Amino acid sequence: MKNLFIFMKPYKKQIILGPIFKLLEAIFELLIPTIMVLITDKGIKSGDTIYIFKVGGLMAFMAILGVSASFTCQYFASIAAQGFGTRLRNGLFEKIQSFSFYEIDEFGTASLINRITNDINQLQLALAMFIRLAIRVPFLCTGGVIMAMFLDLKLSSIMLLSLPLFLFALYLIMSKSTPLYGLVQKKLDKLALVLRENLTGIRVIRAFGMETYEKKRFDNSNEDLLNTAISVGKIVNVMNPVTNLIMNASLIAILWFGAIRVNNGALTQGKIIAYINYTTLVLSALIIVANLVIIFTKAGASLKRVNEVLMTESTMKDITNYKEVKSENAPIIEFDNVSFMYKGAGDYSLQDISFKIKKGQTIGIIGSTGAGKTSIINLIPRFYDAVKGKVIIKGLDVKKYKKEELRNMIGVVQQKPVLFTGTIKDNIRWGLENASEEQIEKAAKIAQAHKFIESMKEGYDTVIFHGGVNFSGGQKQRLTIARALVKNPEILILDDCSSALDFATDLELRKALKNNTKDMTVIMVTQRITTIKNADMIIVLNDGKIEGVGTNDELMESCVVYKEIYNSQLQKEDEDEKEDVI
Ligand code: TTP
Ligand code: MG
Repeated sequence: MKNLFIFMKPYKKQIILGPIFKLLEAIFELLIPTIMVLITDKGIKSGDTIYIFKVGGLMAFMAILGVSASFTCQYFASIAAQGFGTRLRNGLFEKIQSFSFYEIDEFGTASLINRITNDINQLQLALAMFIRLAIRVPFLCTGGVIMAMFLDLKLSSIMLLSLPLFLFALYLIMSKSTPLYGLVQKKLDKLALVLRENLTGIRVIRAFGMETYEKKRFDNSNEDLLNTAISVGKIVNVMNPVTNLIMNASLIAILWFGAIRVNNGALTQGKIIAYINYTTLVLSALIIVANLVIIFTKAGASLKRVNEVLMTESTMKDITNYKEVKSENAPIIEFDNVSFMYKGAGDYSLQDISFKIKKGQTIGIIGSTGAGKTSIINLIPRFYDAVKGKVIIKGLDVKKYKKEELRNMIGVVQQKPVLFTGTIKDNIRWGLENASEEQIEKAAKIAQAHKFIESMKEGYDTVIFHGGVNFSGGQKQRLTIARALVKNPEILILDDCSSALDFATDLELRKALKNNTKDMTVIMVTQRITTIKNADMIIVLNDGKIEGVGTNDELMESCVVYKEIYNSQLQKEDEDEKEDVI
């Protein structure tokens, strides 16, 4: 909760003044029935028209003041609630940005999206309601009861009796519905997940003709949400009929006993009208309380979810007492007995990995799918932390670097190319904010992207649509390579990023990389022997373990797994050649 106050702080004025204005309105509202007594008992009885107009005018004046106070409060409530929501969304977004992949994996993207939108909306609504009603309603209730007691103490016992009844009903309903609201939000997360998967994978779904299956999955998830929402609805919707029942039963009792007291002459006609007005005021305020309780219970569930994000500290904190002790002579990258497991996975994805890479070397990492290649390179820019052992860059543990400094040294081209909405130029500039046109073009040339970019009508200003859908797989790969190259990083990591390129382009790419990355340490992850055959060092991975480290020739001598991969691919190439001849 303390977390949330920080986001409300700039709106202190509105949050304090808003309820005060609403209180003013409530005071006028409370006074009006008593003034009515004056009109009925004094004005109407004695037929004093001037008196009626005078008091009536006063009532109208008070009504105008009341409405203006109410407007002011509404205005403050909107500013505070919208402002608070915006700040909280920004805060949450910033927090999520600080998360490592661990935390993001744990919450799940769909849930994070829901928390930053839906849950914050609930909190925003709750704050607006708080400003508008939280002070006014209790004031109207107690004020109404007191005013009614002044009018007729005996009759007030009916009202006082109905209150505990009402509170008891409220308690019952709340205690049953509160746990269900958290569940509704969870089901909403599930639905968002299904929807997200469906929309991002729509092409695959169409290709496999899985529309019916997907529709069923969505229907199930939707129905699940519906059922939970209905069970909450069933409980909560008892609230209004019950409060109405209590209210109307009290009114009947008051009219019944009131009429007897009027007949006895113990109560005037004006007073009974005012009395009924107060009872309605108090009981309708209680109905508002009931609705407020629903809003606050919902907000409570959302508050918990938002707080969970705010309270989660990234497992990868930036060090504060930063001292540069890296050494240029040490190996540029060293894995010292590293083991790694993804959160929730039962098994290690990497085990006892040790190797050293010297500055300027070209390294190949090869292994079958699922061998752990991507996992290894994820540890270098500290996307994840090793569970055991150390990842050392220039003699310094990656955990001792400032994340920004570490990542500035490294250019990563990920296995799945991700581009953002904007022009080609904008996307390449992600690598280097103020890259000149020449630098961009040079990077694109090395990445073998220049030709196809040039052939487009808009060239480097061609707009990339959401998710890069207007580019082919190979084109996207080359654009992401250019993006990493423009940064001119010390370490360049290419994760299987020529997989969608034809052999000729792949060859051109490797040649260009070789000629233009002399001082760069390049790590190429691949499944193709030809890509890394000439590398200075090749790391062979199998099932999360290192099978061999060395040059092509060394590995052909000593590493069975490498030899198998080599032979299987070489044989295939021979066969391909034969087919070509035929
Ligand atoms: P990867 O490191 O992704 O394997 P890879 O890169 O060698 O495979 P590919 O050639 O297909 O790209 O995966 C190693 C193991 O870790 C695998 O069992 C899946 C698991 N894993 C996770 O559990 N979570 C993750 O986020 C990733 C990337 C992998
Ligand atoms: Mg991979």
